[in-house]
Amino acid sequence: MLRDELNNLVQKRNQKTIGEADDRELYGALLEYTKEKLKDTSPIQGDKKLYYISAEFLIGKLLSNNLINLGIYDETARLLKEYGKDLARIEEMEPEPSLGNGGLGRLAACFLDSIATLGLSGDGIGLNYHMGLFKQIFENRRQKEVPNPWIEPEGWLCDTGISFEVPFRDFTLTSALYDIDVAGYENGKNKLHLFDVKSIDEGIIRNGITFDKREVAKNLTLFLYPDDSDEAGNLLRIYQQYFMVSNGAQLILMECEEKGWDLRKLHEHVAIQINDTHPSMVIPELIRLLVKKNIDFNEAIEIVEKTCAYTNHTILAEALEKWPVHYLEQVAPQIVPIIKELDVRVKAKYNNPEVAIIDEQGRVHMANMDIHYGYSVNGVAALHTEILKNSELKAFYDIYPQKFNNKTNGITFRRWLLHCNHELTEWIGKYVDGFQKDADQLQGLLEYIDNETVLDELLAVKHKKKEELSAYLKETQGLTLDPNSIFDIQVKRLHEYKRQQMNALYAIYKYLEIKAGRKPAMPITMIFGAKAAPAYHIAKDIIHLILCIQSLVESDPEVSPYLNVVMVENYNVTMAEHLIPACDISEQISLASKEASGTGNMKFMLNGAVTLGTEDGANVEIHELVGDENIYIFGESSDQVINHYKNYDYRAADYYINDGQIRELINFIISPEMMKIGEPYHLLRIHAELIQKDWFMTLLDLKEYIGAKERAYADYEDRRSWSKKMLVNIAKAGYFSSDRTIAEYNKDIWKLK
Ligand code: 26V
Repeated sequence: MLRDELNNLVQKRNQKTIGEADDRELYGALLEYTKEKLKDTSPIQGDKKLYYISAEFLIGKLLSNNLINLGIYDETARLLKEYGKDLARIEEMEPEPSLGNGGLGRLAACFLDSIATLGLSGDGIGLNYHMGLFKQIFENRRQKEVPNPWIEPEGWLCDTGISFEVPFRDFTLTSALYDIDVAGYENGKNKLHLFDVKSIDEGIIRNGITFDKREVAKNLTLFLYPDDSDEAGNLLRIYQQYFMVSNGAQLILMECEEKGWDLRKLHEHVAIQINDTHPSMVIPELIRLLVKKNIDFNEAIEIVEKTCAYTNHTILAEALEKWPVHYLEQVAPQIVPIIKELDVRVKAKYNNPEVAIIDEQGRVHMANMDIHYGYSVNGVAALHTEILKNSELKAFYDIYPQKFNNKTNGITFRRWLLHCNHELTEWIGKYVDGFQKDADQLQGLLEYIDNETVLDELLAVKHKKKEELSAYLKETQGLTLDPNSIFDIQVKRLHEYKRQQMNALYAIYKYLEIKAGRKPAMPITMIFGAKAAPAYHIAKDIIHLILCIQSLVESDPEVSPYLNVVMVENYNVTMAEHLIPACDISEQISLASKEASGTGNMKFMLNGAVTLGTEDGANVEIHELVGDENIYIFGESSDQVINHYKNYDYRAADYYINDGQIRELINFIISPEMMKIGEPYHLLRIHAELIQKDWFMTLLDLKEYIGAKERAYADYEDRRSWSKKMLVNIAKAGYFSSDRTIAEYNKDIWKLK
């Protein structure tokens, strides 16, 4: 079947046989073939449907994932192999849609996979950013942003022909809806709806990622989160958000009416999950649209209250959106009276400025609106939800204890095991059954904890993945890695709270140790990958610092045999799929209380890496599951950190002045050898930042971090005991399947079936 169909397709498309076609031609044929199969897959139906609205869906490449979920991956790979073709190579032809920043967007993608896999009726709603997030390139050891076009004439997007009118103050825009099929693992399909604007014009992009932010009709869906460091950038974000939710709300109501559902009973048929505050305007917009359909204003509010649920993904105050009312008035004045009325009702009921929607400075607190006018509020890891309840959102928890619940994040094992690590999947399959659909089965591996053959096989799998990563990075980025060294990896968005700078200070520590003749027993490879927001100057300085250390180490023959520091360019989902299976030590070192959950931590664990981390986010749950023996925990607790903020008693300068070792490491940043390699302005700025401000407390945990890392490296030498740690981590990772997370969302919040 497959052989004939694919041969015919290649013949029709390229007048060639499979054997004659090149990888690009084969990719085209496989894309067409898979899209046909998706068409034949039955849509998931039910009498209640979820809409997951999110400004980001970081879906990654889709070919392999779709082949896996359709149950035809192995057959396809085998067939191609017969013709001397490599499916992994063919996959590389696919451009990666970069529709997300990091964890939040990738979580949305994992959720869509699990929703369909569990057979739940649930679609995603988002925007079709033509350039996605920027592509990162390094020039003179600094990040430069360039556009990242990913839409090709042939791709996964299907033009639905559906469009809506979205009214703004000064004009009305017409949308165009593109859908991407989302196949569940051996189950039916749902959809990801991506709205685009008909009048888009890629021609207005100037140099790098700059464009005229005021030409909204032409730019609305060009980029994900354009630079919001100025007013035009902020307004553009509001245009994007309102465009997304107005289209989404119109689509939802249209689908309900098509199914003959009574809009007055919307909540019996629809659940809307608001992914962080970017889609929060869906609340006033839905009210507005229901009123237009002749539903009484009070009733419309009640309907929306019973339909919308909100997920909080961050406790960083600066990341909680607060839009000035006059901005909203400039963009979408029709929803402003509704927001004001919602606020009046809140103020009449609660005499507490902390829970107001509109504050004294006239700013709309989007999360506050979600909490008052939604029926559920959830955090994304146990610790995070506790912090929301007990401190960040305490005033709300006091009013609405029944709304608050925790949903610890998860990851789809289809992508983060079956797709990215065939060897490990095969190894697991030799010892346990059914883990593809029931992740808890992984625990069965624990039976083999003393089986030397099984453990040796596991070490061999890891080594193979390290060799593969080395070959991949050589080919794609010209980097040289030694697969016999320890692979210590920190990949995630660049943010001070994630403390890449602390890891960089460790690299300096190790460099100086080696220079002083104290050589590590095993060579170490430290791998970084991170994009920094274009206007986040300190984050960009940290990238510069890491790239300078990379050059310093590389060019020093005394050090390079023992230490290698590399920062991969343009870290994205595809790069993660190569890095994660090859990792020995997973760096999860955020300042306790700041990382809501983390999901990379789960991906690394599942692939047999051991975590080096703080008691933060989901690390806490990983620690509980694997036990003290199988994780390296260090640093002050979230309670201690919260107290430092409360008491203003953390002073980086005290650490710098009082501790000679810390002073030596910090000062090395502006040493002659570093200043020769890097740009003094940037090195001086990050040096000063770490001493004078250090808002995210790098120096607080630095010494303990160095100690914990040294312990982990020393333990790594005992390969037998290390392989047991690896096995326990894999065996206990089942809890972090997004199938479990989604089952909980459904049971507690959506109640679809
Ligand atoms: C947003 C912004 C916006 C502007 C200023 C700086 C800033 C810093 C952080 C953010 C975070 C946005 C929300 C987010 O991505 N949260 C991530 O969500 C993941 C999925 O729940 C979770 O695993 C991560 O811990 C959390 O950071």
